[in-house]
Amino acid sequence: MIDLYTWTTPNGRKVSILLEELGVPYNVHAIDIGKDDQFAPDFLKISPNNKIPAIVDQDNGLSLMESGAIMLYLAQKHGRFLAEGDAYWQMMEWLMWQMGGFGPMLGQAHHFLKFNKGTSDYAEARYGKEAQRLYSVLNTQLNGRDFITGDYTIADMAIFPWAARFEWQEIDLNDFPNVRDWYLRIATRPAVQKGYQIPKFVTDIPMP
Ligand SMILES: N[C@@H](CCC(=O)N[C@@H](CS)C(=O)NCC(=O)O)C(=O)O
Repeated sequence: MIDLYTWTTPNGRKVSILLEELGVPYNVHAIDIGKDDQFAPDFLKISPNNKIPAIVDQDNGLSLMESGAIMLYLAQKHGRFLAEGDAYWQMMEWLMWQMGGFGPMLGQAHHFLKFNKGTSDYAEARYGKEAQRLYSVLNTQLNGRDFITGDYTIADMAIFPWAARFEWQEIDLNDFPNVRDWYLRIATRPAVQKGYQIPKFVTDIPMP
């Protein structure tokens, strides 16, 4: 049994979407980062960087932070949603792209374009432009492919919840038709719709 510590954010949703896709039982612990739950001493024992998501696997006592590591662990434990052969490394490449670029840069776009609009023209231009560039890169990768590496893997599940905040990033998905079609393919999956609402309902998945 997995204990999942999470909140209603893209990084948290990556893991709840994967757990729903795997169809394995898990306990949800809501860590309200708006109320500083992430700094509670008990939570810091399993997530010393004071961020969600984190898991504890009750089967072996392992605790993990960092969504990319958690996704790899769960996918390997259950032998699902991992690309095979050469595509395995392509999947890793795009998982790392999400962890090192798509997530952090779009997080900055949310900060300046959505929550602190008008405080810095420079930052708005910088992260707005970077968001456009990242979507363009993703659009190229998805040309001729249903999913990032062909089959549906954890790379898709890691990227999707960040793309689901396209409105905050001032992105029109219709400008990136391969991304839009990929997005709709994922957004309509029942497991994704369920995982998106963990730990609680905030909004339906936005549609382009
Ligand atoms: N690289 C980390 C990033 C996790 C992260 O940034 N989590 C945010 C929510 S999406 C958080 O917990 N923020 C609380 C804080 O910074 O105090 C991962 O992918 O797990």
